[in-house]
Amino acid sequence: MAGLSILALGLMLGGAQARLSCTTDAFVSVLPANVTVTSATVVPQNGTFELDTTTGLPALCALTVNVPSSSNTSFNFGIYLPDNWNGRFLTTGNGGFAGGIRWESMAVFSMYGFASVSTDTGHISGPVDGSWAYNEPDKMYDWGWRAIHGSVVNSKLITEAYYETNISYSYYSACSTGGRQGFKELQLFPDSFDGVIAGAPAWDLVHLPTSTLKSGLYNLPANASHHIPYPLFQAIVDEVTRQCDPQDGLRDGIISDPYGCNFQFEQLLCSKAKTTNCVTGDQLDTVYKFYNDYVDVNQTFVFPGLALGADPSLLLSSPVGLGIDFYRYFIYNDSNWDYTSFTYADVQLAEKIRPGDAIADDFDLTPFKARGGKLIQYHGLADNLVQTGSSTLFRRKVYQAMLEAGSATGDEDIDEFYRLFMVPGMGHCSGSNIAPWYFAAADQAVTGATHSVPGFQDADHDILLSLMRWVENGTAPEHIIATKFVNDTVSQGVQSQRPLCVYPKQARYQGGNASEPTSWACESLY
Ligand SMILES: *[C@@H]1O[C@H](CO)[C@@H](O)[C@H](O)[C@H]1NC(C)=O
Ligand SMILES: *[C@@H]1O[C@H](CO)[C@@H](O)[C@H](O)[C@H]1NC(C)=O
Ligand SMILES: *[C@@H]1O[C@H](CO)[C@@H](O)[C@H](O)[C@H]1NC(C)=O
Ligand SMILES: *[C@@H]1O[C@H](CO)[C@@H](O)[C@H](O)[C@H]1NC(C)=O
Ligand SMILES: *[C@@H]1O[C@H](CO)[C@@H](O)[C@H](O)[C@H]1NC(C)=O
Ligand SMILES: *[C@@H]1O[C@H](CO)[C@@H](O)[C@H](O)[C@H]1NC(C)=O
Ligand SMILES: *[C@@H]1O[C@H](CO)[C@@H](O)[C@H](O)[C@H]1NC(C)=O
Ligand SMILES: *[C@@H]1O[C@H](CO)[C@@H](O)[C@H](O)[C@H]1NC(C)=O
Ligand SMILES: *[C@@H]1O[C@H](CO)[C@@H](O)[C@H](O)[C@H]1NC(C)=O
Ligand SMILES: *[C@@H]1O[C@H](CO)[C@@H](O)[C@H](O)[C@H]1NC(C)=O
Ligand SMILES: [Ca+2]
Repeated sequence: MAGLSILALGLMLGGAQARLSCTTDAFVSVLPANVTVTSATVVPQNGTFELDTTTGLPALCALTVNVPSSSNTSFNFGIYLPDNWNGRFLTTGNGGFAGGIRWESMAVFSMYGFASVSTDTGHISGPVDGSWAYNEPDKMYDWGWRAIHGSVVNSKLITEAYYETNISYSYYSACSTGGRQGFKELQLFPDSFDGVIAGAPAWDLVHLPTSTLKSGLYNLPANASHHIPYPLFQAIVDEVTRQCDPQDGLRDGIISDPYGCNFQFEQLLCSKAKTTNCVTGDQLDTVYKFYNDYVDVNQTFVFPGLALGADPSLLLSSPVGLGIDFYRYFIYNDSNWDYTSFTYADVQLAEKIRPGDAIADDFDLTPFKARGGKLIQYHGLADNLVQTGSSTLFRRKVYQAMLEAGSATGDEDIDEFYRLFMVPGMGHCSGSNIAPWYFAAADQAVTGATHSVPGFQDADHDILLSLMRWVENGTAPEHIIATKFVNDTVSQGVQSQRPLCVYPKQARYQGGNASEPTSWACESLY
C-alpha cells in the first residue's frame, strides 16, 4: 500500500519514478557482498556532479561502485539514474587504452532518460598510455572484458532495485575501444543487450596495434630514401581526393567509395614537369604500403591498410604510442623494448598471448541474433587511426562464420540483425570539415547540442533512436541521415545533410541541391 501511494504521488509530481533512496546503503541487499557502492549523490535538475564537467544535468542519482575482480584488483563503475527515467538501460565504453569512468558520455545518455553506465575498466590512464598493463594480467582481463561485464550485471541489479521495476530494454553505444567492448560483450554474453551500436571498433586487439606500429615503421628511418617528410602528406591527400572524389556522382571533396577507386599511385611521382608536391619512386613504395593490406612473411595477411582518403599524418609520421605500448606492456613486459627491432615473430607471439582476451574474434553471432539482438556498426571512411577496412573485414568474418554455422544463407540473414554504415569523409568516430558526420553517436559532439540532433530528434537522424526503433518496433534502418552544422555549431544552422547507407550500398548524387538529403539515394553498386 505504502509503495503504491508513493508511486501515485510520484506520478502526480510529474513522473518522478525514483523510489529507493539515493544513498550508499540502499543497495546493500541487492548486490553481492563484495560489491560496494562507494558514493551516492543527489543531483538536482539543471545541476552538476563533481566528477563530471557537464553543466545542466537532469535531476538524477549518481553512484560510484567498486567491484573486486581478483585477490588484488578491482574496477569501478559510475551510474546515472535520472528521475525522469525512460525505462531503459544503456552502457557506454572507453577509448584507446584509457581507464576512467566516462561521466560526460553518461550525461549525454541520461538526457534521453537512460539509466547510464560507464566503467573505469580497472585503471586510470590516458588513451595512448599502456604502461598500467605492465606485469598486470588481471588488469588486462578487466580492460579486456571483465569490467564491462561486471558493470552491466551489477548496474542492472541497481537500476531495477532503484526504480522497483524491470528494465524494458538494454542498450550499448560506444566508439573505438568502446566498439570492441560492445562486440566482446555480445560475443561472450549475448543476453546483456537488446541493441548495440559499435563505432569504428578496435576489435582486433592483436593486429590493430601491430598495424599501428607497422604503419609508423614504414616511414623510418627518417634519413632513408623511402622516408616521406610531413609537408608531403597533404599532397598525397589532395591527389587521392582528385582521383577518388567523383565516383559518387559529385565532385565535392568527399570520397564515398575509396574501395571502388582505381587509384593511380604513380600520379604522385615527380617528373621534369612536376618537381614539388610529389614523391620519388622509393617514397611511392611507402605510400603504397600504407594504403594497402599489411602482408608479412609468406604472404600472410595481417591487417587492412588505411582507406584511400585517410590522412596519413597521424600514423605515418612516426610510430604511435598505441602500437609501441602494446608490445612493451601487453606482450613483452619490458618498458625498454626497442620497436625498431620489430619482426613478424613479434606478431606471432602476440597472437599466442592474446593479452587480456580482449580481441573480439568470436565471429559466429548466432546466439545474439537468436535472442533478438540488433547490431549497428559504423565507421568513418576517412578514419586515420582505426582502419576502415577492419570493419568490413569483421562483417565478412561474421558472414562466413554464420554461413558455416548454418544460421545464415545470405546477406539478407545478416542484415536482419546486423547493419554496417560507412560514413564518407568522417575521421575516427567523429568529425569532418566538409562532410555531414553528426548523427548523435557516442563521443560525437557539436556546439549547442546536449544530446541527439537538435531540430531532428528522430530515428532517421539519431543513430540511437534508430536502434531503438529497430529493437522495439522492428523497423530496420535503411539509412541514417548525417548532419553537418555550419562550423559544427547548432545555432549557425544546417550546412548539409546526406544519407549514410546500409553497407555495401552507397549514396549517389541524383541532382538538385547537394546539401539536401533527398538529392542522394542509397544504391547498390555491386
Ligand atoms: C541552469 O543553471 C544555470 C547555471 O548553472 C543557469 O544559468 C540557468 O539559468 C539554469 N537554467 C534553468 C532552466 O534553470
Ligand atoms: C565476489 O562475489 C561473487 C559472488 O559472491 C563471487 O562470485 C566472486 O568470485 C567474488 N569476487 C572476488 C574477486 O572474490
Ligand atoms: C597483483 O598480484 C599479481 C600476481 O600476484 C602481481 O603481479 C601484481 O603486481 C599485483 N597487482 C597489484 C595491483 O598489486
Ligand atoms: C520482471 O522480470 C522477471 C523475470 O525476468 C519476471 O518474473 C517478473 O514478473 C518481472 N516483473 C515485472 C514487474 O514485470
Ligand atoms: C642514417 O642514419 C644512421 C644513424 O644515424 C646511419 O648509420 C646511416 O648510415 C644513415 N643512412 C643514410 C642512408 O644516410
Ligand atoms: C614461411 O614458409 C617457409 C617455407 O614453407 C617455412 O619454412 C617458414 O617457417 C615460414 N615462416 C613463417 C614465419 O611462417
Ligand atoms: C608478459 O606478461 C603477460 C601477462 O602476465 C604474459 O601473458 C606474457 O607471456 C608475458 N610475456 C613474456 C614475453 O613473457
Ligand atoms: C514505436 O512506434 C510507435 C508508434 O508509431 C511510436 O510511438 C514509438 O515512439 C516507436 N518507438 C520507438 C522506440 O521508435
Ligand atoms: C566559422 O567560424 C570561423 C571562425 O572560427 C569564421 O571565420 C567563419 O566565418 C565561420 N563560418 C561561418 C559560415 O559562419
Ligand atoms: C541547399 O540546401 C542547404 C541546406 O538545406 C541550404 O542551406 C541552401 O540554402 C540550399 N541552397 C540553395 C541554392 O537552395
Ligand atoms: Ca564526392
